[in-house]
Amino acid sequence: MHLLKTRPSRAAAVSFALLFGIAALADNPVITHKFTADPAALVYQDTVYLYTGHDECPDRQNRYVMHEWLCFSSTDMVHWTEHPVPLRVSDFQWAQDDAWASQVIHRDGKFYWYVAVTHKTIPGKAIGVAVSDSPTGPFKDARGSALITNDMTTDVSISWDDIDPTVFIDEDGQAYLFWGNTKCRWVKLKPNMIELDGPIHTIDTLPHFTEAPWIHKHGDWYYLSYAYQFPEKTAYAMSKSITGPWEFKGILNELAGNCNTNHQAIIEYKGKHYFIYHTGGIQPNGGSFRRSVCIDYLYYNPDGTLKRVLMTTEGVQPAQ
Ligand code: FUB
Repeated sequence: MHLLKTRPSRAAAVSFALLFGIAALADNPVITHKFTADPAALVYQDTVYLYTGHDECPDRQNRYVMHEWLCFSSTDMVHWTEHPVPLRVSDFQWAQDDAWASQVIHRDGKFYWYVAVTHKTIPGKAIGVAVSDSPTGPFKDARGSALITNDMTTDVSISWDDIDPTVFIDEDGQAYLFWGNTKCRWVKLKPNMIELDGPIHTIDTLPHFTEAPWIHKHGDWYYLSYAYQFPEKTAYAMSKSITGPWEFKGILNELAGNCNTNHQAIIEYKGKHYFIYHTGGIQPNGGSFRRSVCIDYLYYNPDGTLKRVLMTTEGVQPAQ
């Protein structure tokens, strides 16, 4: 385990805060020693696990160079501990490269990590699933083959439409996989979490859907947030049912600073709501292919709609 070092400016701020009784803040981006992208978060036994892609594109080049996913944990949303790399593209024998967006969820004592990668033999992107007994891994390929491949969604001609998995388990125990680029799709999963259980559906009521769906629930409402247009903002829709219909509610987050993608995770932790995203905020050299995870608060209106996120450099205060 690697305890993240605080930057000098942050250490000074913390001393100042302690001296004058002001609560310390997280600072955005929250991870600064590596470029991190496409955050997903899981709350398990009072700890938040943050899973990210790892942007390794050399300076002055503009392409995704992503071979592995990373895992960090925190009990206050401010101090993050890095764990040994728990999953790489090379852990999936059938995958070529490109550790794109992913999400980990927990079921019955096991942790399932859904990932987007490029398939070695079936042209295009694909979705795989890895499994572990621990939220920090190590994870291993749960199937030995992809769960979703590009030839299963032939109504979209691009090769990268099967990316960005997000999984949600409803109160009745039924699990759903959502994903997509240009079209948002969903399918039921079997209780074993590694097989499809029925046909693939498409959601047609999400204007300017680009990618990065994330499902969460608050009260009676289901929320489907997603990357909107390109360059990407985050927008969202709400529904009383996980299977829709989804009603578009508008923009949730503006263009992320210095970055053409915008990829969110939404969690509740210790009574507060968090919007976790990435920007190209680390300078020099941060940008669309060298991104960094940030965290700000998320607020609900009394009718369940979401207030627009205020992206900050100060970040959040320690959760208690
Ligand atoms: O990180 C590669 C891709 O960029 C992700 O899969 C998308 O969501 C976008 O963030």
